[in-house]
Formats: sequence, structure tokens, C-alpha cells
Amino acid sequence: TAADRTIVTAFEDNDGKPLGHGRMLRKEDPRFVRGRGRYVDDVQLPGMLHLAILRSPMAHARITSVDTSLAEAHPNVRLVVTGAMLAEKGLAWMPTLSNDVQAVLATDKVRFQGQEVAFVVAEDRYAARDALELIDVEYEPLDPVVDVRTALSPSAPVIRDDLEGKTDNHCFDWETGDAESTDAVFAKADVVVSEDIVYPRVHPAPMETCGAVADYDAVDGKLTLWSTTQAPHAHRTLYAIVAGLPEHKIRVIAPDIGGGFGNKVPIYPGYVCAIVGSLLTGKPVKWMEDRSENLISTGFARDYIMRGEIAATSDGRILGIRTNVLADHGAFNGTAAPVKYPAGFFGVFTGSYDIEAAYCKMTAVYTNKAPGGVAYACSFRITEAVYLVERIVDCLAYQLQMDPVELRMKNFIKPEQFPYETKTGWVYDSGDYAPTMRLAKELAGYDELRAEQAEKRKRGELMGIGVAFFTEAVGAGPRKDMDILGLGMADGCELRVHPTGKAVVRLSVQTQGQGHETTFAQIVAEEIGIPPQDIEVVHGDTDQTPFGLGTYGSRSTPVSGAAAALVARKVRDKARLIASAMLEVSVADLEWSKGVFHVAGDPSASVTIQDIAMRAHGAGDLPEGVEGGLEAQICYNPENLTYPHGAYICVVDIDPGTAKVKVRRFVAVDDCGTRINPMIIEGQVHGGLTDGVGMALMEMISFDEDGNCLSGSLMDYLIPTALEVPDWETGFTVTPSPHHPIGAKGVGESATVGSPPAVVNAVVDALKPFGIRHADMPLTPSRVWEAMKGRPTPP
Ligand code: MCN
Ligand code: CUM
Repeated sequence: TAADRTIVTAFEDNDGKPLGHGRMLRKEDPRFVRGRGRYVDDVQLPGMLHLAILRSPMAHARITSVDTSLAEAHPNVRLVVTGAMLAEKGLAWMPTLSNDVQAVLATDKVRFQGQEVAFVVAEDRYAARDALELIDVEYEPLDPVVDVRTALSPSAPVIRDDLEGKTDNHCFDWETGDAESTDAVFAKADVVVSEDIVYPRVHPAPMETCGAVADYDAVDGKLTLWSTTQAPHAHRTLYAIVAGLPEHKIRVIAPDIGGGFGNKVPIYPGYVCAIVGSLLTGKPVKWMEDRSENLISTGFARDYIMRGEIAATSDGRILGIRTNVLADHGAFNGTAAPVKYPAGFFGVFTGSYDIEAAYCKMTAVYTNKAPGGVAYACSFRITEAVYLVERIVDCLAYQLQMDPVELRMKNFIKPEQFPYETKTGWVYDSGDYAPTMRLAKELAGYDELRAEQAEKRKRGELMGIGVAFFTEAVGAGPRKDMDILGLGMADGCELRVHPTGKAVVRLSVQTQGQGHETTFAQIVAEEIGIPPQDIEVVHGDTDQTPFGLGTYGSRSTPVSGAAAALVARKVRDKARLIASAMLEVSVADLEWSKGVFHVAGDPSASVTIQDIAMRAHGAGDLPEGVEGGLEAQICYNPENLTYPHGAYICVVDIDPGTAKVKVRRFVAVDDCGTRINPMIIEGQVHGGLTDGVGMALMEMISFDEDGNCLSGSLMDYLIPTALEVPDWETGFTVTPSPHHPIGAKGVGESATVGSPPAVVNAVVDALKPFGIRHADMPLTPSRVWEAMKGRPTPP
């Protein structure tokens, strides 16, 4: 691990090495650090117009009239479009990624503050914005439904009266596990602990907001859309279905993306408006959100109210976990989750523990808030699941007066139990939890920390140590079980080796900052021995890449990474045939070592992959049945998800005078199987840990009783900076995935999933002297202060 910590400081260090997996500086960074990234807002086209969206000031209101005449009269305005106009074209509503519908522009009612009501296309961004002020909309206010707990009361106004026969705000019910057997283990348990646990609404808040440039060419009937999307192919198919444009005449390009974090998975009304604007004006049209628009109207995350219950024996054997969840889905169900999984992968709430029974019942409701639900490095709701189980396990430790590490160790699934089927039907592929937990303990100096804490408690000082252990399910997914709106969750990959031995690999996934241009080149390099510098990664353009479902749920490495390795092996198999002809030996007599075939027993008789590439394209005969060229393609359908895990320990100090929490230390040990680029993994982990501290201590999208969003700017929605976080201390273990061709598991969301419970567990641990067993995020000074005044839960 010492070598693993070495920081490579110069881009030149990449020259000629490494050949495959390993610490390597990012190929994309010379572009980014020189300000040469090309984002959607950098796209400038001749004659391009600018689009701005008028948004509802109210959370719930009937639209009685929209007068656009003044806006249309503005000298620089080319087009004003209302919901009524879209309705005439059958475009006022679009499907969401959860089989609901969402208004592109409101026609009948507005259903959340910030909802799209009309748009203006003008010669510049300023005129477009000015003209919004000239649109006169009359609203008849309706009672807003803000509190998820009363959304289902018979007196609540019906938000979704657009849906036929809808008489309440019920969105969906979902359950998993077995109620009866769970009740039975609860009945026989020595100890039952329950706690109400809220995971508040938060926002991914990527640095780059969402936007698009639509360019419809009426002559060849082709639409080109540059957009901030994490899933270009899936978006293209949906545009083809919604707008009725032929799919081969749509090109979706995701250029450089300034952070996605799930915020760029859904299709937003703004993208559709830009397309409509270009179709109607015949000009390219750019739409780019501002920060407030991003925060108040785009995909939020979490918003689960959970009752967690845990049953155990008096010596700390966990028997069962039960939970009841009330989920706030906002005004339209816009979550991105595989069709069969309306609650995402929340079903893994049994965590890393071998238990006898589990049951979850969930009710999702509509409220007058922005749609979304699955975003912010969530692993499809595993953030909520992990938070629930890791918080409730800590509540049990509190109740039993047991050490939280010891309680976890006692209940871990054992290595010999893998593949392990959970009580909710998930098959964990591999895991070896105890060594990971022990390494975290060791790195943290856990026993010394406990001793220090005991000393400090005597002096009235508030120090807390929080432990969390997680198992994620990432890499959706086997197409028999998983699809988004009918599109199976597989990914294509193409690899072409040029005559001079340089290569291009084309992916269906798309980086938003995760470093795919580097790591996918490394995956191919490892398999085929061409240096990563010589491998160009092409992604984010539907005209240039094979079909696949895109980047989210940390699926790129588990799915596309597998595809890249296998396509490289296919090319290598073909190269072997050519090598056997070149060396005039049978295939069986060839040995392969990184980039070179040589005759068994005679290393001097060898050909390099570069020699073979030239021969594959060159003059002269190729072996019988071998086509010219050196390339292959594949569509990879994963056999199972991959299940990374990790052990996190957080140390906090709380100022007893101000109730301010300081995160003093944070130790994170992650296991994502085979590690492709340890430096990139560390970057992913550092980012996720920062997210987690943000959610635990400061982030929340909140609303007043009228449904006004109170978090519409970064003054009100606090996100962490380098000042609020400690120097991260990371470590790793390696438990390869048995079904992934290179044994790799996803890691992009691990730290966001695992860190919030570690921080909250630390804060609650610090507050133990006050008789506190639980406090809800975000643990701002005022909330901690409230907690210190006591919400006693006797041990
Ligand atoms: N990696 C590796 N070895 C492994 C696993 C991963 O070297 N065993 C590398 C990968 O090759 C890749 C990176 O780590 O370069 C992340 O890989 P993976 O876990 O497959 O996740 P994805 O690439 O699919 O990224 C998605 C994930 C998600 S869902 C969110 S949300 C999130 C996250 O990534 N959004 C991010 N991390 C982000 N990081 C940045 N900078 N920006 C975002 O928007
Ligand atoms: Cu759930 S946020 Mo990521 O999966 O893009």
C-alpha cells in the first residue's frame, strides 16, 4: 500500500508505461487543466439562437391564461412557445424514465415551483431572459401538498388529476422480503430496536448545470443534439419515440461533462424545448440552465422517511430487519430505475449481515415538489438502504451497550457463504468483510481512539467515533431482470487496431469526470499489450459508438469494462491466428505475454501486436478463414451485478458551546475487486467522502409550507469545500468479482453510499452522554444543539 500511495506528479511519467492496470495520470487532464475542455455551453454554431424557460413561481396552481403577445413583440425574440402550443403538436407531455408522464410545458396546472410553463427563443441569452418577464401568466392558486406524511390524507388536493381516474396522491406501493417470517423472528427476539430515520432531499449539484444545443437540419432531416447526458443512446431512442423522428436521423453528443452525479440521467423538459425550438426556427438553439434552475427543477435525490426496526438476541446476533418507507417522488415520478425496481435497489437494506428474515414495505407519494429521486451517486437507492441499516445497527449497539465494530463483525456474512443470497433475493457475488473491517480499525487506531474518547468524556469533551460497513450492488444489470423503459441494460464495445498498431476503442458509456479516457485505455492495454497512450477512447456520441445504456449506478466498469476486456480478447484471439502464420507454428505452440506472441520455448521467435496489426492490413495472404483488419465488437450482458464493499471510520469533535461538528479524521477502506487505476479510484473515493460529509452535516433541499423551495442557490444549499473535510485516509482490500472477466467491481458511488452513516454514527456517538440514540441529517449546529438538549432514548 505504500507504493499505492505514491503520487505521480508529471504527465511525462506516463511515457511508455504502464502497459495496463496501475497508477497512471489521466489522459484527459492535460485538456482540462489547460482550459481546453469542450462543454455543451462551449458549442457555438452559426446563427445559433438562445432559449430561456419561464418557470412557475407557485408550487400548485391552475393556469387560467397565458398572454405571450408582449414577449412576441420584443424585437430580438424569434419564438414564444406555451404548453397549449405543444399540446397541439402532441408534445406537451413526455414519458419519464419510470413509465410516468411529465409535462414538457404545463398546460392545465403547475405542480411544483420551478416547473416549465413557456419558453422563449431569442437572438441572445439576455433578450430571451428579458422576454420571459413579458409573458403574463394568470394562476389560480391551489393548496400545495408539501408534507409527505399527509399527502395521502383524504382532504389533500389531488396533484395528478391529469392521470385518468386518479383520486389521491398515491404513486406506487412496493414490498420485498417476507413479512410473516420477519414477524416471527421479531416475536422471538430478546431485543427489538426501532427508530424513525429520515434521509432528507438533497441535490447532486454538479458544477456544470444542465443544457443542450439542438440543431435540426431541415434539408437532410437530421437532428444533432449536444446535451449534458449520462446516457446518450438511451436518450436518443426516447427522443425517437417521443418526437417521432427516425432514430438514425438523430445524433446525440455528450461532450465533456462537468459532473453528473446522476443529475444528468433523466430527460429534462429543457432538452425537449431546445429540440422543438430548433425544429420551429430552423436554427440551432441553445438552452443552458442557471444554478437556481438546476437546484429547484432537476433530479433531486433521496427524500425517504424510514422506520427502521431490528431484532436481535441479547448477545448481539441480528435476527431480522424490518422497514417501512414513505417515499416522496415529487410531482412526476421521474426516477431512473430499472422497470422491475421502482424503489431502485433499496432491497439490499439487509446490508452486509447474515440474518434470518427481512421485510420492507414502501409507499411512494406525489407531492408538489420537483421530480427526480434517483441521483447523487446513489447506486439506485443503495445510499438510503445503507444509511438505514448502518444507522439501525448502531442503534442496536447503543441498546446492547456493545461496541459497533464488534457487533458488525459478529454478524457479517462469512467468506465461505458467497455467492450469498439475501433474504430479499439479491445474490452477492463475492466478499470477505472481516479483513476490510480490521484494516479500517488498524488504520484508524480504533482502540486508541476509544481510549482517547473515554478520557475526553471525563472532561466533558465531545468526541465521537462512527463506524459504517456497506455492501453495494452495482453494474445493472442482467437484461433478463433489468431494463430502462424496455431497453435492456447491456453495453456494446468496439475495438479497432490500426495498421501501425495504434487503436481506438468505442464505448457506449460516457464519462462525467470518472476518467474513462484513461481507465478504458488501460483495460484494453492490459489485455492486448498496446500502451494506453496508443489507445484512443471514443464515447459520448451516438454516431460514433455502439448502443448501450450509459453511465450511472457505477455500471461502467462492471458492464462496459467487461465489454472492453472481452472485445480486446476477441482481437487477441484473431491476432494469435495471424501470429501463428507469421511464425509458422501452430496456435497451440504460441505463448502470450503483454503485447507479444512468442514460440513456446523460444522467446526470440516472436511478433508484437504491432507487427501483427501491420500484417493484418498488409499485402500477402492471411491464414485460411481469417479476414483482413484487426478489429472486433461485442455486446456484453452481465451475468450478475458486482458487489463492492467497504469499511469506514469517522472521528468527529463537537464544540459543546456552538454545537459545531468538526470531522477530524476519516478512514475509508474500499474493496472494488480488481483495481484498474488506484489513483482514479482514490479520486472517486475522495469525492464520494466529501459528498457524504456534505449530506451528513449541511445539505438539504427544503421547502416552506407553501411549497416554495428554500434551497435555490448555493448560499442556501450548502455543499462542502476543502475547508470542511479532513485529509482522507484510504486503504483497500481486493476481493475480485467471480463473474466479471477481470474481476473488477464498480466504485464510483461507494464512498457517497458509505460515508453518511459513518459521519452520523460519529456525531451520535459524540452525543452519547446526552442520552441520544439518533438525530437526523443534516447535522447542522442547530440540529446538534437541539439534540444536545435531549431526546433521551434510555439504553
Ligand atoms: N475504476 C477502477 N477500478 C475499479 C473500478 C473503477 O479503476 N475496480 C475506475 C473506472 O475505470 C472509472 C472510475 O473508477 O474510471 C469509476 O468507475 P465505476 O465505478 O465503473 O463508475 P462509473 O464510471 O460508471 O461512474 C459512475 C459513478 C456514478 S453513478 C456517479 S453518480 C458519479 C461517480 O461515478 N458521478 C461522478 N463518480 C463521479 N466522479 C466525477 N468526477 N463526476 C461525476 O459526475
Ligand atoms: Cu444514482 S447517481 Mo449515478 O447512478 O449517476
